[in-house]
This record gives sequence, C-alpha cells and structure tokens, in this order.
Amino acid sequence: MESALLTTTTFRSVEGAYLALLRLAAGQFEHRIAARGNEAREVIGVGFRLPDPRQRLPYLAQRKVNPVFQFAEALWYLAGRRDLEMIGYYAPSMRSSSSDGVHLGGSAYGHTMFTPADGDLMSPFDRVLELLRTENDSKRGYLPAFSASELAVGDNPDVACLAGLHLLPRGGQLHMVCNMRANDLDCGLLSDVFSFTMIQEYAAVQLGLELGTYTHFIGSAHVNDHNTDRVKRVLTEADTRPAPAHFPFPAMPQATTEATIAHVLEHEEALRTNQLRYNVEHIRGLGLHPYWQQVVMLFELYRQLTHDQTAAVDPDLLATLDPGPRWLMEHKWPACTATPDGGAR
Ligand code: 5HM
Repeated sequence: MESALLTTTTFRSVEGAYLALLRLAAGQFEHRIAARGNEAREVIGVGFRLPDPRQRLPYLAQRKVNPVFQFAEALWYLAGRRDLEMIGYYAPSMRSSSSDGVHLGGSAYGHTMFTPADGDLMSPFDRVLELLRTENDSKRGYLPAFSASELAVGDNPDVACLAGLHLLPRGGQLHMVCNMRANDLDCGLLSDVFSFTMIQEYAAVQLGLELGTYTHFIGSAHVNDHNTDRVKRVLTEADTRPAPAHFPFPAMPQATTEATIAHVLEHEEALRTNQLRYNVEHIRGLGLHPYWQQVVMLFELYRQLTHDQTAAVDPDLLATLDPGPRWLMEHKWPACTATPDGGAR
C-alpha cells in the first residue's frame, strides 16, 4: 500500500492524463500564481505514466489538437533545429518566444540534444545512444535541456521548460522519464508529450529496442486563468460524451534513421514554401514508408489550408489519412468537412 503512493498514476492514453491534471488544477489547485504576469492555478510536483507512449493524441472536440503541428514540432526536434522559419509556420504564437526573430532559445530542445555542443563532434543524443549500446542497465542516459546559463540572460523570453529526458533501457525495452520544471497543462502538455514520446520511440528504433513506458514529472503544473473557460468546456465534454473516441497510433518503422527525418523534411519544406503540391499518387511515389507518407499528407493538407486557403481540401488525401489524424483534421478545420461546392460532407 505504501509503495503505491510512490508510483505515478498510469493512463491508457495522454488524453486521460490531460483530463486528470486539468481536473486537479481546476478543482484542487494548491497555489494562485502570477509569474511574469500570467495568473494561473497551480499544483506542484505531479506526474503520470503512459504504459503505451504511442497513445500520444487526445480526441476531444473542445480541445482541437493540430496533428500537423504535432508532427512538425517532433520532426523539428529530431532534426536538431531551432529556426523560427519552420516552426513559426505551424505555430505563429511561437514567434513571440524568439529574441531575435530568427531562432528559438531554450525551447529548441532538439537543437540542444541533437546538435553537437561547441567543441564537440557528437550530439548529446548520439553520445547517450553510444553509452546505452555498451552499458547494460545504464542510469546515465540523461539528455539535459535546461541550462543554468539561461537564467543569466536578462528578460529571457524562452527559458527551457523541459529539464531533461532520461532514457532507461531495461529488459529489451526503452523507458523514458521526462522532467519538466513547468508545464502549462492546457497549452503545453499535449504537444510536449507528443514530441517527447516521438523522441523516445525514435531512440528505441535506433537502439533496436521495444518501446517501454513514458513517465512525465512536472514541477509547476498550472492552468492559466485565460484558459479557464476552455478547460471547463473540455471537462464538460469528457463528463458528458457517450464514449471516448480512440484510435490506435501506429508504430514508427524500424528503418527510420536520421536520413528518413531529413527526407520527410525535404518534402515538408517544399510544401511549406508552396513550391510543390502533392496528390495521393505523388506521395505514394516518394519512396517513404506509409507511416511517413501519412505525415507528408498532413503537410500537403496544411499547404492547401494556408497557401490555397481552400474552402475544401482534396477529398482523396483526406480519405487516405489514418482515422486518428483524419478525426483531428475534420474537427480542427471546416475545410476538411466541406465539399468542393461549399456544402458539408
Ligand atoms: O515563465 P515561464 O518561463 O515558466 O513561462 C513559460 C510557460 O510556457 C510556462 O507556462 C510553461 O509551463 C509553458 N511551456 C510548456 O508548458 C513552455 C514550453 C517551452 O519551453 C513547453 N511547455 N515546452
């Protein structure tokens, strides 16, 4: 009984963890805070575990997750990038976190983990993988994100919220423990869990291990007051819907390497800059695994929404999407449920 108090609560999917944390912050919050002008309700020192980290997307009509952004952010991290040009296209709000209008700072976790630090030839990620390949049951596979030097920058608009990711190979599985100094439960948590579990799965694939559990710990878990109404709507939906929607998320292909990420991002860039437009046949002919074809389909649909500002996206592309991302696209954008003549499908 006592040991149960020391372990984190387990959820089948991120959706359950998200809803439980919102309930906690909305009802039994511990503190009223106003850090940097943001009034919020806060609980401190909370965590949860996902036994299957692939169940990384919520399906809630009142919390319209953008699957295009989720994949874009995960790929941006995996490619070690920090440019605003790419990520700002999918999340314009991130522009305000950049101090120079060109790069992100502490929140460019991929840059910290996947790019060699000054004076080094290997990235921290590659160093951790090298260690984990040779040292059984290692406890040293830690990828720090937060750096004390960030606090030395006056008025720093972007101090890493992620403290670090800890990779733990045990019994043929790769587990991960994530430590966050702060997490906005309504706005940050979902995209963070999505991207960090993608990094975990990518690491597992590189090591030839099965995907293990994902454990998420938060120092300051909070809901900003300006999101209170949406949080209420989300909780009402969860309490009143007949049954939750659930779509299993597929496994990352075993053949995924750095080159695969670079290949997907070549197409991402061509679509983001509107230099190409793809139909289903084009995407099937790109030489990518169907898992990654799905991601390119999302980028093409987003191109149609942003560059063409179409009233109705390509119905064949939409019909070829897996049921989960399709559900999210249809709930997020009216152009994904409209017919070309302007009616509703
Ligand atoms: O004042 P502070 O630096 O903690 O503000 C950053 C805000 O962004 C916090 O509310 C934090 O919880 C949220 N955040 C998040 O939840 C930020 C990032 C980017 O580092 C993130 N998740 N990944």
